[in-house]
Amino acid sequence: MMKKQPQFPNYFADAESDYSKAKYVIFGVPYDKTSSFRYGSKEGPDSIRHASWNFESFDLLTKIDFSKLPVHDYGNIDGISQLKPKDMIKKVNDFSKMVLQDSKIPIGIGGEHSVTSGIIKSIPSDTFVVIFDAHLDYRQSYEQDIYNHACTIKRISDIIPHENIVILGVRSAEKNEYENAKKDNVSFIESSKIIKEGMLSTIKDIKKQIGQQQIYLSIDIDVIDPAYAPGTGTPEPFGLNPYEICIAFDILKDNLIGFDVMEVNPLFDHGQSSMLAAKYIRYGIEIMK
Ligand SMILES: [Mn+2]
Repeated sequence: MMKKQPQFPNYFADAESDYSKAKYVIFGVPYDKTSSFRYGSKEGPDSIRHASWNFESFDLLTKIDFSKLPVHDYGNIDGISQLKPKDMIKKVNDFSKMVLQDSKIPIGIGGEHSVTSGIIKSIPSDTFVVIFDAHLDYRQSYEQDIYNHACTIKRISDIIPHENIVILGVRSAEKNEYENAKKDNVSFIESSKIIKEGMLSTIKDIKKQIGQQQIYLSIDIDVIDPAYAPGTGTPEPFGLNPYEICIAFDILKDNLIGFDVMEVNPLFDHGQSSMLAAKYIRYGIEIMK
């Protein structure tokens, strides 16, 4: 008989701070209603929390003990999974507005990528937004819904001016979508270019362009090669290497006002995508402190 797996608390490991004392607020958005290829990302937040208990509280990468940092895990936003995308976005927006008004840093875990537009609506509109995504997601509408996750970056660009957005690691787009993004001067860097030229020089160039502006970072886990992160809704070959995201964190950390990790779908792997997402959350918080 197989031994029963040990149980762990249902919050992010070592996030022991109360909301009132916390500087970082982790919150989950278990939502996958518009997923176009396969559902399951609503299981992402809890799966990432579970994976987080794998790690030592001391992180050899940063030499920081995560349990000493003022991190609160709010849990999942309630009553969200059956909402229409528009109402989900509103609820996420209200929540992250509260976090920002309380001078705390929102750390979102998804859930599908459309969740990110709700967070972006709550940040100052002169914030620079750096997005990691295999997909351009620049459709005006998809399946009769302008809030479909295939339209995420288009929706973000309704809020944030094009010159303040960059998408990294792109390797999939429909022809029209690609041409519209080109026409609108949306700045995106394909994964092939990053692989050839290296993340460090790519992200340093972007940082130069950003200057001292505040930065919001959104990570769609599908930007990582499916060999490392197969647990996602729409996997796409020829992706980034997991550590490359840490390099981006290193260069952008001083200006970060929040970040998210979206599109983890634990139904399609053996836990490795959730593990990676949990590591990014830890690393991002440790490096910002
Ligand atoms: Mn994507």
